[in-house]
Amino acid sequence: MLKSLFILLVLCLLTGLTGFAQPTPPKPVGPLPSENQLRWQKMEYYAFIHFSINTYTDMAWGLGNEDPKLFNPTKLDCRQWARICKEAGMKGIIFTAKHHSGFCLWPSKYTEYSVKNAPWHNGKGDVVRELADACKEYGLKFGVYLSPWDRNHADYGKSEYITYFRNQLTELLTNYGDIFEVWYDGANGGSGYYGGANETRKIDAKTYYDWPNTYKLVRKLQPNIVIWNDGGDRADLRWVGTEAGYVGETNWSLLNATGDVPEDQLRHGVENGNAWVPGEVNTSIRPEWFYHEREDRKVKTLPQLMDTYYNSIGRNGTLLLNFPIMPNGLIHELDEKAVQAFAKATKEAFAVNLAKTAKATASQVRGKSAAYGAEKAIDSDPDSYWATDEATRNASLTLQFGKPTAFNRFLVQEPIRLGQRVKAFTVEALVDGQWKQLDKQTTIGYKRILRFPTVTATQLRLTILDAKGSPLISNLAVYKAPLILTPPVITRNQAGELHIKPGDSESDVYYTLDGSTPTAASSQYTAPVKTGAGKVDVKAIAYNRFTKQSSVPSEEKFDINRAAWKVISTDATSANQALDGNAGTSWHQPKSQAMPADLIIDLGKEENLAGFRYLPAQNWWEEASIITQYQFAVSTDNATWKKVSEGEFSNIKNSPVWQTKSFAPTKARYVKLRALKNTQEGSASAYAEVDVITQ
Ligand code: FUL
Repeated sequence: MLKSLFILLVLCLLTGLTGFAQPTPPKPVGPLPSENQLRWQKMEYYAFIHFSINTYTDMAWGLGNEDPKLFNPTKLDCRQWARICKEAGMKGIIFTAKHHSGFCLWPSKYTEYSVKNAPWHNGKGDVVRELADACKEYGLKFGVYLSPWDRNHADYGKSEYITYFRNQLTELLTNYGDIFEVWYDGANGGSGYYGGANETRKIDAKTYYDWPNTYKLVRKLQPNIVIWNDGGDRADLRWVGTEAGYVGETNWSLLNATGDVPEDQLRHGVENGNAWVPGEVNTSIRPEWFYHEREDRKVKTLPQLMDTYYNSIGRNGTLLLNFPIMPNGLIHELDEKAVQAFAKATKEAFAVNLAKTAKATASQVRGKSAAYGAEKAIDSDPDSYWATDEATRNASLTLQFGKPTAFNRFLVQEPIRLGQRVKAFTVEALVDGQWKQLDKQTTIGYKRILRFPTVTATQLRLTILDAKGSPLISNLAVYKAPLILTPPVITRNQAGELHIKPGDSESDVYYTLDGSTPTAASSQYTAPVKTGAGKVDVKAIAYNRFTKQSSVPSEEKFDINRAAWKVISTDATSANQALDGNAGTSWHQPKSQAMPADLIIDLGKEENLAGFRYLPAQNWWEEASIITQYQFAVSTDNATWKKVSEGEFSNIKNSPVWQTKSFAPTKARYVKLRALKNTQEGSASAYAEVDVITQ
């Protein structure tokens, strides 16, 4: 009798006939993501590929007048690109079908400025087709970058161009299978070839492109697509305001649908924004987007790539990582190695989820129902979640490990289908019976990953301090990631002293000055090292003497010593900040100096010059003005000047990295860098560093 009563009770519990109704599901907290945005967010990591006519002219932006005959890759192999991306764990590839030069990498019916007129495959080639096919073969999604700014097209600036643009878009969105994302870069430097007019054309990016109708066309042709647009109307995805590879720690996937978006909002989103516009972190594996041989030693190191990972995917963003294609049509082997090491390291970091074997409990569970219990945050089902009662705004979830457990990474996810909610949270560890706060943060969103020094604890507690609705957590994970040593940072001051800074406090630094790879048997860095007058190639490693681990080497090649240099065009004391070897300090031209403004340097003696370098002020928050158009002249006597280079620093605003310009070798003692235009239209230009390249 008792036994059958017990069975009945169990059956009642299982079938929910006990009279306790299931709690209602949590109310969504809008705005909510679309199905396309949800699918896109889950991709997390995918590739950008930059390849165009300017790959052959060593430029960041083509001018629009480059001869299509230059485009002649001898080894082009889109399967190599796709294989590398697939092996790296990426989920798709976005390709520069047309960059600002206007050169089309597919044989568009609507222009002659394309692969049709290139020697490659006798004008019968189609890079977009080859890549779309390779993506299919490797199970990758495919996306296209179609630059709205077209420096080649005669009609750019007129309404006819919009028809041209839409015709090209239609070709790309109908002939190459499913397209997961389309990229409309807002960059526009004004000047161009424009069918031979060679002039500057200004457009109003807000109205000229008539985005609403273009978006309609896009969605009709590719209903599953997401649209990226950093100018004009808000679309599905937003730029994060930098190309340096990070989004803000606070990162709402919300924005206001209309109006200008200040940089700060691009970086952090808007807590009470009225549209779901999540951030995509786009960055290149090298300093620039297109291939430049001089950057072969500037491929991002593993620690840099790991930082990028944590600062993008780990902050509720996706990561769009760029490979520049070499003139021969392949990805460089150093880039391949870097991305493989990156894939291996992320795999190792997240190999063992220590939360899987923990016991989860919560301060509160929605309607006390097992359907919303704490364990839903550690089961393997991404669609189930721990939920609290509707009116709750703070609650905590605890993991008990059963034994002291060492960890240094914490991963947490919200079920964003129901909106992004969490505004503030802490993570604590129970160490020797005491709760110790590991971190206090703001937003979570689709995924948040926190890094902290390894801690050994028996419990971990996530406390939601505040939220826009009842907090919901779909996943919690805990890991112990292997230590990766950060390579040292090498600088040389104006006096010619090398300073080598370790990436952490536990490592020693070893270095070489002859280009060889340092080991723990090389010279140990203990104090600044004096260098001679000539060029020097410095390589350094961080070495941990306890674990016997070394970092990858960092390398800096310095040209002639600048000890005898003097800025003579202005107050030398402050202007010397442009020569001090410290990228963190900058000199600003006095406000009174109208454009064009000159920076004249006396090199102390005659040198054989073959180029110069300019690093703009790095402090974006200071709104420093960056030179975009320059002239460079040299002189032997500071009286007669010879102009040796003039042009633009393309894309320097979005990506304020070192700009390198070469010219025919010439002897001179004085150099003059003239700012013709800058990002703040005529205000004082700022210089972090200026250097020369000698023969
Ligand atoms: C920028 C462009 O101007 C660059 O050339 C590059 O394509 C990058 C992804 O976007 O704004």
